[in-house]
Amino acid sequence: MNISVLTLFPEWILQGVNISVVGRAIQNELLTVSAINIRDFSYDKHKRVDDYPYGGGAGMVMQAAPIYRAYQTLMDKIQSTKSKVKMIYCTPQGDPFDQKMAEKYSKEEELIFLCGHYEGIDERVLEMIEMDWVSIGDYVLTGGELPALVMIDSIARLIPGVLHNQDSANQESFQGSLLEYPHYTRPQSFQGKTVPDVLLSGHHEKIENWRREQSVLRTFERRKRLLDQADLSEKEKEQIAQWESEKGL
Ligand code: 6GU
Repeated sequence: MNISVLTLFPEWILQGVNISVVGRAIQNELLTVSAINIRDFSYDKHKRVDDYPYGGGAGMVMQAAPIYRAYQTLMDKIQSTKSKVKMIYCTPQGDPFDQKMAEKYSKEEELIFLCGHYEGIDERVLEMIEMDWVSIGDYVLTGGELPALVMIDSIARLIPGVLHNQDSANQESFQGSLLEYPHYTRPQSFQGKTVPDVLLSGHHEKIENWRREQSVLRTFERRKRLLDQADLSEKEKEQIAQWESEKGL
């Protein structure tokens, strides 16, 4: 997969992706990440990319032209390779990003992220470019770079070969809409707190059952709404009904 990020802060993106699992994926050529500086596409002699908002008000607005030129230049390059392209606009006005979207995007060949800054981007360029508008949550950030890095991380780990143990991509939290079970490693006793006996039993089926039950219980206790989309057995549904009646729900 090739990821391109249109941004005013290319070094922010590059520093963010060259670390840990995503950094290794890039080194292993499973992924490329390039950051394109929108400022390079300003025709202004001072390389300006923003201006005052028509109608007045606080803050500056990113101009349409440099973004559109950066986009066009990138698209010309990508389309000569005949790959299909998906573009994502990082904005708090977008659809909430979730694991399903990460899975969908991980199957793309070419992804482009557009990161805004200041108060926003001239609406006309947003109308001209076909993009998915995506948000990473209901809070205000200074720009789209951290959201782009968040999404790149969650997408990259789903690309085959990126995780050493591809199982862990499948088993982790949210796969099947359940939170992950608790983990333990040595020592067996830490400040008097011991590891659950079942994990020391060597009995694989019992361990699997315990972990599954813990996943369902955690999801019930912490993120009840996720259970609506989870794949649950009849026995698990009964168990949940019992927990609910115990809690007087
Ligand atoms: Cl995706 N972008 C920006 N700029 N701010 C955000 C966001 C995205 N998600 C939450 N806040």
